[in-house]
Amino acid sequence: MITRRNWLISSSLLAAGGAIASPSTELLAAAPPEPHPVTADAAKRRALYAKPLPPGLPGKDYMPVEAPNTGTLPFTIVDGVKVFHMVAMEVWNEFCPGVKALCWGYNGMLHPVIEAVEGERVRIYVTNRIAAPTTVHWHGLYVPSGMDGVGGLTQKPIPPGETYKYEFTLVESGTKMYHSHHDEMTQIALGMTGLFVIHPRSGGRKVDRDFAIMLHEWRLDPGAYRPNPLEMTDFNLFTMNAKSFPSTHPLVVKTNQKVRIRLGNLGPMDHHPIHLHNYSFNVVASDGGEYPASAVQPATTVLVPVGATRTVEFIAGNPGDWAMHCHMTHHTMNQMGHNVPNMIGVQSGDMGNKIRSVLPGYMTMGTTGMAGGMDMGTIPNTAGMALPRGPYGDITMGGMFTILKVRDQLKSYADPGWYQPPAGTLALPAAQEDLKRDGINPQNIPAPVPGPASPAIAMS
Ligand SMILES: [Cu+2]
Repeated sequence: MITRRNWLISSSLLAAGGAIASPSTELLAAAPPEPHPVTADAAKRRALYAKPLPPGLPGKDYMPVEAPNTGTLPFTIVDGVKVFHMVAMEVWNEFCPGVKALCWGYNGMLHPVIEAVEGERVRIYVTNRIAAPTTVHWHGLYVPSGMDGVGGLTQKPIPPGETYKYEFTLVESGTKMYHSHHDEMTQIALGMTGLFVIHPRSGGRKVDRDFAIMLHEWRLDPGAYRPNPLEMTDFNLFTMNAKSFPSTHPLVVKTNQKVRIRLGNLGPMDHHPIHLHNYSFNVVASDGGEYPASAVQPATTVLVPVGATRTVEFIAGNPGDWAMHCHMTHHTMNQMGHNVPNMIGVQSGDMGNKIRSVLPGYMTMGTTGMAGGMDMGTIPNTAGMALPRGPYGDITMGGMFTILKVRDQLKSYADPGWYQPPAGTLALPAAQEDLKRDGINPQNIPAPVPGPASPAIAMS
Protein backbone atom coordinates (compact mmCIF):
# COMPACT_ATOMS: atom_id res chain seq x y z
CA MET A 1 0.00 0.00 0.00
CA ILE A 2 1.23 3.47 -0.81
CA THR A 3 1.08 5.66 2.24
CA ARG A 4 1.48 9.41 2.24
CA ARG A 5 4.95 8.98 3.77
CA ASN A 6 6.05 6.55 1.03
CA TRP A 7 4.70 8.87 -1.58
CA LEU A 8 6.63 11.83 -0.16
CA ILE A 9 9.83 9.77 -0.11
CA SER A 10 9.38 8.55 -3.68
CA SER A 11 8.50 12.07 -4.85
CA SER A 12 11.60 13.54 -3.25
CA LEU A 13 13.74 10.77 -4.77
CA LEU A 14 12.28 11.59 -8.16
CA ALA A 15 12.96 15.25 -7.55
CA ALA A 16 16.52 14.52 -6.47
CA GLY A 17 17.05 12.54 -9.67
CA GLY A 18 16.07 15.51 -11.74
CA ALA A 19 12.73 14.06 -12.83
CA ILE A 20 9.57 16.12 -12.85
CA ALA A 21 8.46 16.39 -9.23
CA SER A 22 4.71 16.37 -9.77
CA PRO A 23 2.96 13.17 -8.63
CA SER A 24 1.65 10.96 -11.36
CA THR A 25 -2.09 10.43 -11.43
CA GLU A 26 -1.32 6.73 -11.32
CA LEU A 27 0.38 7.10 -7.95
CA LEU A 28 -2.49 9.11 -6.48
CA ALA A 29 -5.10 6.70 -7.79
CA ALA A 30 -3.23 3.82 -6.20
CA ALA A 31 -3.58 5.31 -2.69
CA PRO A 32 -7.00 4.32 -1.42
CA PRO A 33 -8.68 6.68 1.03
CA GLU A 34 -8.99 5.39 4.54
CA PRO A 35 -12.54 4.09 4.96
CA HIS A 36 -14.65 6.08 7.38
CA PRO A 37 -15.02 3.91 10.49
CA VAL A 38 -18.81 4.08 10.40
CA THR A 39 -18.88 3.04 6.76
CA ALA A 40 -16.46 0.24 7.45
CA ASP A 41 -18.58 -1.01 10.33
CA ALA A 42 -21.70 -0.80 8.20
CA ALA A 43 -20.11 -3.07 5.62
CA LYS A 44 -19.49 -5.63 8.35
CA ARG A 45 -23.03 -5.26 9.61
CA ARG A 46 -24.49 -5.71 6.16
CA ALA A 47 -22.73 -9.06 5.94
CA LEU A 48 -23.75 -9.91 9.49
CA TYR A 49 -27.40 -9.14 8.90
CA ALA A 50 -27.80 -10.85 5.55
CA LYS A 51 -29.90 -13.14 7.70
CA PRO A 52 -31.99 -10.88 9.97
CA LEU A 53 -31.82 -11.28 13.72
CA PRO A 54 -34.94 -11.92 15.81
CA PRO A 55 -37.02 -8.81 16.55
CA GLY A 56 -35.87 -6.88 19.61
CA LEU A 57 -38.38 -6.27 22.37
CA PRO A 58 -38.84 -3.13 24.51
CA GLY A 59 -37.72 -3.59 28.09
CA LYS A 60 -35.74 -6.69 27.13
CA ASP A 61 -33.53 -5.74 24.21
CA TYR A 62 -33.78 -1.95 24.55
CA MET A 63 -35.03 0.81 26.79
CA PRO A 64 -37.72 2.68 24.83
CA VAL A 65 -37.24 6.37 24.18
CA GLU A 66 -39.58 8.92 25.72
CA ALA A 67 -41.11 11.28 23.18
CA PRO A 68 -42.84 14.10 25.11
CA ASN A 69 -46.14 15.27 23.60
CA THR A 70 -46.20 12.60 20.90
CA GLY A 71 -46.16 8.81 20.74
CA THR A 72 -44.40 5.75 19.42
CA LEU A 73 -45.94 3.68 16.64
CA PRO A 74 -47.16 0.25 17.78
CA PHE A 75 -45.95 -2.94 16.10
CA THR A 76 -46.74 -6.62 15.87
CA ILE A 77 -44.38 -9.50 15.14
CA VAL A 78 -45.28 -11.85 12.30
CA ASP A 79 -42.97 -14.75 11.43
CA GLY A 80 -39.93 -13.00 12.88
CA VAL A 81 -40.62 -9.67 11.17
CA LYS A 82 -41.59 -6.50 13.02
CA VAL A 83 -44.69 -5.08 11.34
CA PHE A 84 -45.76 -1.42 11.53
CA HIS A 85 -48.79 0.22 9.95
CA MET A 86 -48.44 3.94 9.28
CA VAL A 87 -51.51 5.87 8.25
CA ALA A 88 -50.82 9.23 6.63
CA MET A 89 -53.72 11.44 7.65
CA GLU A 90 -54.92 14.89 8.62
CA VAL A 91 -54.34 15.72 12.27
CA TRP A 92 -55.68 18.62 14.28
CA ASN A 93 -52.80 19.87 16.38
CA GLU A 94 -52.93 22.36 19.22
CA PHE A 95 -49.50 23.99 19.15
CA CYS A 96 -50.05 25.94 22.37
CA PRO A 97 -53.12 27.20 24.23
CA GLY A 98 -55.44 28.94 21.78
CA VAL A 99 -53.61 27.97 18.59
CA LYS A 100 -54.52 24.95 16.54
CA ALA A 101 -54.32 23.95 12.91
CA LEU A 102 -55.15 21.10 10.58
CA CYS A 103 -51.82 19.44 9.80
CA TRP A 104 -50.71 16.25 8.05
CA GLY A 105 -49.22 13.50 10.21
CA TYR A 106 -49.45 9.80 10.89
CA ASN A 107 -51.80 7.65 12.98
CA GLY A 108 -53.49 10.65 14.58
CA MET A 109 -50.15 12.13 15.75
CA LEU A 110 -47.50 14.52 14.55
CA HIS A 111 -43.93 13.18 14.51
CA PRO A 112 -44.68 9.75 16.06
CA VAL A 113 -41.46 7.79 16.70
CA ILE A 114 -40.69 4.51 14.99
CA GLU A 115 -38.50 2.45 17.27
CA ALA A 116 -36.65 -0.74 16.35
CA VAL A 117 -33.45 -2.69 16.92
CA GLU A 118 -30.40 -3.14 14.72
CA GLY A 119 -30.36 -6.39 12.78
CA GLU A 120 -34.10 -6.98 12.75
CA ARG A 121 -36.33 -6.96 9.71
CA VAL A 122 -39.19 -4.47 9.53
CA ARG A 123 -42.26 -4.44 7.28
CA ILE A 124 -43.94 -1.06 7.24
CA TYR A 125 -47.34 -0.63 5.61
CA VAL A 126 -48.20 2.94 4.66
CA THR A 127 -51.86 3.72 4.06
CA ASN A 128 -52.49 7.07 2.43
CA ARG A 129 -55.47 8.86 3.91
CA ILE A 130 -54.52 12.39 2.82
CA ALA A 131 -55.95 13.97 -0.31
CA ALA A 132 -52.68 13.87 -2.28
CA PRO A 133 -50.25 11.11 -3.31
CA THR A 134 -47.43 10.58 -0.81
CA THR A 135 -44.42 8.38 -0.02
CA VAL A 136 -42.25 7.73 3.03
CA HIS A 137 -38.48 8.09 2.78
CA TRP A 138 -36.30 6.44 5.43
CA HIS A 139 -33.76 9.17 6.14
CA GLY A 140 -30.31 7.85 7.03
CA LEU A 141 -31.31 4.19 6.76
CA TYR A 142 -29.44 1.72 4.58
CA VAL A 143 -32.21 0.17 2.43
CA PRO A 144 -32.60 -1.36 -1.03
CA SER A 145 -32.96 1.43 -3.58
CA GLY A 146 -36.56 0.54 -4.38
CA MET A 147 -37.46 1.00 -0.71
CA ASP A 148 -36.02 4.51 -0.48
CA GLY A 149 -39.38 6.21 -0.89
CA VAL A 150 -38.60 8.99 -3.37
CA GLY A 151 -41.75 9.65 -5.40
CA GLY A 152 -41.14 9.23 -9.12
CA LEU A 153 -37.49 8.24 -8.66
CA THR A 154 -37.66 4.97 -6.74
CA GLN A 155 -41.39 4.25 -6.57
CA LYS A 156 -44.79 5.39 -7.72
CA PRO A 157 -46.30 7.81 -5.22
CA ILE A 158 -48.92 6.10 -3.06
CA PRO A 159 -52.33 7.29 -4.35
CA PRO A 160 -54.92 8.47 -1.82
CA GLY A 161 -56.70 5.47 -0.33
CA GLU A 162 -54.00 2.92 -1.20
CA THR A 163 -51.56 1.02 0.98
CA TYR A 164 -47.94 0.34 0.00
CA LYS A 165 -45.50 -2.01 1.68
CA TYR A 166 -41.90 -1.23 2.59
CA GLU A 167 -39.65 -4.01 3.88
CA PHE A 168 -35.96 -4.04 4.80
CA THR A 169 -33.43 -5.15 7.39
CA LEU A 170 -32.01 -2.56 9.78
CA VAL A 171 -28.27 -2.87 9.36
CA GLU A 172 -27.25 0.22 11.34
CA SER A 173 -28.25 1.61 14.68
CA GLY A 174 -28.73 5.31 15.29
CA THR A 175 -31.14 8.22 15.48
CA LYS A 176 -32.52 8.26 11.96
CA MET A 177 -35.68 9.87 10.58
CA TYR A 178 -38.53 9.40 8.11
CA HIS A 179 -40.49 11.89 6.04
CA SER A 180 -42.66 12.30 3.01
CA HIS A 181 -40.54 12.48 -0.14
CA HIS A 182 -43.30 13.55 -2.51
CA ASP A 183 -44.31 17.21 -2.89
CA GLU A 184 -41.92 17.70 0.01
CA MET A 185 -42.46 21.44 0.24
CA THR A 186 -46.14 20.93 1.01
CA GLN A 187 -46.09 17.68 2.92
CA ILE A 188 -43.11 18.44 5.15
CA ALA A 189 -44.43 21.95 5.84
CA LEU A 190 -47.69 20.36 6.99
CA GLY A 191 -45.84 18.02 9.36
CA MET A 192 -45.10 14.68 7.69
CA THR A 193 -41.84 13.90 9.52
CA GLY A 194 -40.65 11.81 12.46
CA LEU A 195 -37.73 10.12 14.20
CA PHE A 196 -36.77 6.51 13.41
CA VAL A 197 -34.73 5.29 16.39
CA ILE A 198 -32.75 2.10 15.86
CA HIS A 199 -31.21 0.78 19.07
CA PRO A 200 -27.87 -1.03 18.92
CA ARG A 201 -28.16 -4.81 19.19
CA SER A 202 -25.74 -4.80 22.11
CA GLY A 203 -27.91 -2.29 23.99
CA GLY A 204 -25.21 0.35 23.51
CA ARG A 205 -24.14 2.92 26.06
CA LYS A 206 -26.52 2.84 29.00
CA VAL A 207 -28.45 5.93 30.04
CA ASP A 208 -31.23 6.37 32.59
CA ARG A 209 -33.42 8.59 30.41
CA ASP A 210 -33.62 8.71 26.65
CA PHE A 211 -35.67 11.57 25.17
CA ALA A 212 -36.62 11.98 21.50
CA ILE A 213 -37.57 15.42 20.20
CA MET A 214 -38.45 16.38 16.64
CA LEU A 215 -37.98 20.07 15.88
CA HIS A 216 -40.23 21.78 13.36
CA GLU A 217 -41.25 25.20 12.10
CA TRP A 218 -44.54 26.31 10.63
CA ARG A 219 -46.14 29.33 9.03
CA LEU A 220 -49.58 29.83 10.47
CA ASP A 221 -51.02 33.21 9.66
CA PRO A 222 -53.00 34.79 12.52
CA GLY A 223 -56.58 33.63 12.20
CA ALA A 224 -55.75 30.79 9.79
CA TYR A 225 -56.22 27.11 10.59
CA ARG A 226 -53.93 25.58 7.97
CA PRO A 227 -50.13 25.95 7.94
CA ASN A 228 -48.94 27.72 4.79
CA PRO A 229 -46.46 25.55 2.85
CA LEU A 230 -45.51 28.39 0.50
CA GLU A 231 -43.56 30.23 3.18
CA MET A 232 -39.81 30.37 2.52
CA THR A 233 -38.32 32.46 5.29
CA ASP A 234 -40.77 33.93 7.76
CA PHE A 235 -41.92 31.01 9.88
CA ASN A 236 -43.91 31.92 12.95
CA LEU A 237 -44.52 28.76 14.98
CA PHE A 238 -41.59 26.77 16.34
CA THR A 239 -42.17 23.44 17.96
CA MET A 240 -40.66 20.49 19.79
CA ASN A 241 -42.71 17.39 19.00
CA ALA A 242 -45.31 19.75 17.51
CA LYS A 243 -45.78 21.81 20.69
CA SER A 244 -44.73 25.35 21.53
CA PHE A 245 -43.96 26.40 25.10
CA PRO A 246 -45.85 26.33 27.44
CA SER A 247 -47.42 23.22 25.88
CA THR A 248 -44.08 21.39 25.66
CA HIS A 249 -44.02 18.76 28.40
CA PRO A 250 -40.94 19.28 30.60
CA LEU A 251 -38.13 16.73 30.63
CA VAL A 252 -38.31 15.49 34.22
CA VAL A 253 -35.24 13.69 35.56
CA LYS A 254 -33.72 12.71 38.88
CA THR A 255 -30.49 14.28 40.04
CA ASN A 256 -27.44 12.42 38.71
CA GLN A 257 -29.35 10.44 36.10
CA LYS A 258 -27.56 9.88 32.81
CA VAL A 259 -29.64 11.66 30.19
CA ARG A 260 -29.69 11.33 26.42
CA ILE A 261 -31.60 13.76 24.20
CA ARG A 262 -32.06 12.95 20.52
CA LEU A 263 -32.91 16.00 18.43
CA GLY A 264 -34.10 15.78 14.83
CA ASN A 265 -34.80 18.60 12.38
CA LEU A 266 -36.84 18.14 9.22
CA GLY A 267 -38.36 21.60 9.29
CA PRO A 268 -38.58 23.36 5.93
CA MET A 269 -35.75 25.88 6.10
CA ASP A 270 -34.11 26.70 9.42
CA HIS A 271 -31.33 25.14 11.45
CA HIS A 272 -31.83 25.30 15.18
CA PRO A 273 -29.05 25.90 17.73
CA ILE A 274 -30.51 24.12 20.73
CA HIS A 275 -29.10 25.38 24.00
CA LEU A 276 -29.40 23.70 27.40
CA HIS A 277 -28.86 25.88 30.43
CA ASN A 278 -26.29 24.96 33.08
CA TYR A 279 -25.10 21.69 31.58
CA SER A 280 -22.21 20.96 29.31
CA PHE A 281 -23.26 17.95 27.27
CA ASN A 282 -21.38 15.67 24.93
CA VAL A 283 -22.47 15.73 21.30
CA VAL A 284 -22.13 12.01 20.59
CA ALA A 285 -23.92 11.18 17.35
CA SER A 286 -25.63 12.34 14.18
CA ASP A 287 -28.04 10.51 11.89
CA GLY A 288 -24.89 9.08 10.30
CA GLY A 289 -24.02 7.21 13.49
CA GLU A 290 -22.00 7.48 16.68
CA TYR A 291 -19.05 9.84 16.57
CA PRO A 292 -15.68 8.25 17.25
CA ALA A 293 -14.47 9.12 20.77
CA SER A 294 -11.95 11.60 19.37
CA ALA A 295 -14.77 13.58 17.69
CA VAL A 296 -17.14 13.82 20.66
CA GLN A 297 -17.52 17.49 21.56
CA PRO A 298 -18.46 19.09 24.85
CA ALA A 299 -20.91 21.92 24.21
CA THR A 300 -23.85 23.78 25.68
CA THR A 301 -25.46 24.50 22.31
CA VAL A 302 -25.79 22.02 19.48
CA LEU A 303 -26.73 23.13 15.98
CA VAL A 304 -29.31 20.77 14.52
CA PRO A 305 -29.26 21.38 10.76
CA VAL A 306 -32.23 20.78 8.50
CA GLY A 307 -32.13 17.15 7.44
CA ALA A 308 -30.06 15.91 10.37
CA THR A 309 -30.18 14.59 13.91
CA ARG A 310 -27.86 15.31 16.80
CA THR A 311 -27.69 13.30 20.01
CA VAL A 312 -26.38 14.75 23.24
CA GLU A 313 -25.65 13.08 26.58
CA PHE A 314 -24.92 14.42 30.04
CA ILE A 315 -25.27 13.67 33.74
CA ALA A 316 -27.98 15.78 35.37
CA GLY A 317 -25.95 16.65 38.46
CA ASN A 318 -27.49 20.02 39.33
CA PRO A 319 -31.12 20.23 40.50
CA GLY A 320 -33.28 23.04 39.19
CA ASP A 321 -35.47 24.21 36.33
CA TRP A 322 -33.20 24.51 33.32
CA ALA A 323 -34.40 26.08 30.08
CA MET A 324 -33.68 24.18 26.86
CA HIS A 325 -34.48 26.18 23.76
CA CYS A 326 -33.49 27.26 20.29
CA HIS A 327 -31.11 30.18 20.62
CA MET A 328 -32.50 32.01 17.58
CA THR A 329 -34.50 34.64 19.42
CA HIS A 330 -37.35 34.70 16.90
CA HIS A 331 -37.69 30.94 17.26
CA THR A 332 -38.90 31.42 20.83
CA MET A 333 -41.41 34.15 19.98
CA ASN A 334 -43.99 32.56 17.67
CA GLN A 335 -46.44 34.70 15.74
CA MET A 336 -46.05 37.96 17.60
CA GLY A 337 -42.57 38.65 16.32
CA HIS A 338 -43.55 38.78 12.67
CA ASN A 339 -44.47 41.49 10.19
CA VAL A 340 -44.89 43.99 12.98
CA PRO A 341 -43.60 47.58 12.72
CA ASN A 342 -40.91 48.50 15.25
CA MET A 343 -42.67 50.55 17.92
CA ILE A 344 -39.88 50.80 20.51
CA GLY A 345 -40.15 54.23 22.14
CA VAL A 346 -43.37 55.20 20.30
CA GLN A 347 -46.42 56.38 22.22
CA SER A 348 -48.92 54.24 20.34
CA GLY A 349 -52.01 54.99 22.42
CA ASP A 350 -55.16 53.60 20.83
CA MET A 351 -53.52 53.24 17.43
CA GLY A 352 -54.09 49.45 17.26
CA ASN A 353 -57.87 49.71 17.51
CA LYS A 354 -57.99 52.57 15.03
CA ILE A 355 -55.94 50.74 12.41
CA ARG A 356 -57.81 47.49 12.98
CA SER A 357 -61.07 49.25 12.11
CA VAL A 358 -59.81 49.52 8.53
CA LEU A 359 -57.23 46.68 8.54
CA PRO A 360 -58.55 43.64 10.43
CA GLY A 361 -55.78 41.55 11.96
CA TYR A 362 -53.36 44.45 12.48
CA MET A 363 -51.04 44.04 15.49
CA THR A 364 -48.99 46.64 17.35
CA MET A 365 -45.69 45.81 19.00
CA GLY A 366 -45.30 46.74 22.65
CA THR A 367 -43.61 50.13 22.95
CA THR A 368 -40.89 48.84 25.30
CA GLY A 369 -40.42 45.51 23.53
CA MET A 370 -42.33 42.26 23.53
CA ALA A 371 -42.17 41.71 27.28
CA GLY A 372 -44.62 44.58 27.72
CA GLY A 373 -47.17 42.60 25.76
CA MET A 374 -48.56 43.08 22.29
CA ASP A 375 -51.70 44.81 21.24
CA MET A 376 -53.12 41.90 19.29
CA GLY A 377 -56.74 42.96 19.07
CA THR A 378 -59.01 39.95 18.97
CA ILE A 379 -57.52 37.80 16.23
CA PRO A 380 -58.68 34.23 16.67
CA ASN A 381 -56.27 31.28 16.67
CA THR A 382 -53.21 33.40 17.37
CA ALA A 383 -50.33 32.83 19.76
CA GLY A 384 -50.54 36.33 21.19
CA MET A 385 -48.32 37.57 23.94
CA ALA A 386 -50.42 35.69 26.48
CA LEU A 387 -47.16 35.02 28.26
CA PRO A 388 -46.75 31.77 30.15
CA ARG A 389 -46.60 32.43 33.87
CA GLY A 390 -43.62 31.22 35.83
CA PRO A 391 -43.11 31.25 39.61
CA TYR A 392 -41.62 34.76 39.41
CA GLY A 393 -43.74 36.34 36.68
CA ASP A 394 -44.20 36.06 32.94
CA ILE A 395 -41.77 33.88 31.02
CA THR A 396 -41.02 35.86 27.89
CA MET A 397 -40.50 32.84 25.69
CA GLY A 398 -42.74 30.61 23.65
CA GLY A 399 -41.97 28.53 20.61
CA MET A 400 -39.06 26.12 20.61
CA PHE A 401 -38.60 26.06 24.36
CA THR A 402 -38.95 23.44 27.07
CA ILE A 403 -37.67 22.92 30.61
CA LEU A 404 -35.37 20.24 31.98
CA LYS A 405 -36.61 19.73 35.53
CA VAL A 406 -33.97 18.04 37.69
CA ARG A 407 -35.05 16.98 41.17
CA ASP A 408 -33.43 15.09 44.06
CA GLN A 409 -36.73 13.48 45.00
CA LEU A 410 -39.30 12.27 42.49
CA LYS A 411 -42.26 9.96 42.92
CA SER A 412 -42.96 9.91 39.18
CA TYR A 413 -41.90 11.63 35.99
CA ALA A 414 -45.05 13.78 35.98
CA ASP A 415 -44.43 17.53 36.02
CA PRO A 416 -43.16 18.22 39.58
CA GLY A 417 -44.07 21.92 39.42
CA TRP A 418 -41.61 24.77 39.82
CA TYR A 419 -38.23 24.36 41.48
CA GLN A 420 -37.92 25.66 45.04
CA PRO A 421 -34.38 26.99 45.34
CA PRO A 422 -32.64 26.49 48.68
CA ALA A 423 -32.20 29.65 50.77
CA GLY A 424 -29.41 31.86 49.50
CA THR A 425 -29.52 30.52 45.92
CA LEU A 426 -32.08 32.88 44.36
CA ALA A 427 -31.30 36.17 42.64
CA LEU A 428 -32.98 38.90 44.74
CA PRO A 429 -32.84 42.71 44.96
CA ALA A 430 -29.38 43.64 46.21
CA ALA A 431 -29.22 44.62 49.87
CA GLN A 432 -27.91 48.11 50.64
CA GLU A 433 -25.22 46.71 52.93
CA ASP A 434 -23.94 44.43 50.15
CA LEU A 435 -23.78 47.32 47.70
CA LYS A 436 -22.01 49.50 50.23
CA ARG A 437 -19.50 46.79 51.15
CA ASP A 438 -18.68 46.17 47.51
CA GLY A 439 -18.27 49.83 46.64
CA ILE A 440 -21.30 50.11 44.36
CA ASN A 441 -23.39 53.25 44.47
CA PRO A 442 -26.57 52.74 42.40
CA GLN A 443 -26.97 56.52 42.23
CA ASN A 444 -23.71 56.69 40.26
CA ILE A 445 -25.29 55.75 36.94
CA PRO A 446 -23.50 57.02 33.85
CA ALA A 447 -25.63 59.49 31.90
CA PRO A 448 -26.96 58.25 28.54
CA VAL A 449 -24.81 59.20 25.57
CA PRO A 450 -26.64 62.06 23.84
CA GLY A 451 -27.96 61.09 20.39
CA PRO A 452 -29.46 63.10 17.54
CA ALA A 453 -32.55 65.02 18.54
CA SER A 454 -35.71 63.22 17.43
CA PRO A 455 -39.12 64.80 17.02
CA ALA A 456 -41.70 63.89 19.64
CA ILE A 457 -44.10 61.33 18.20
CA ALA A 458 -47.65 61.11 19.42
CA MET A 459 -49.98 58.74 17.67
CA SER A 460 -53.18 58.78 19.69
CU1 LIG B 1 -34.52 27.71 15.90
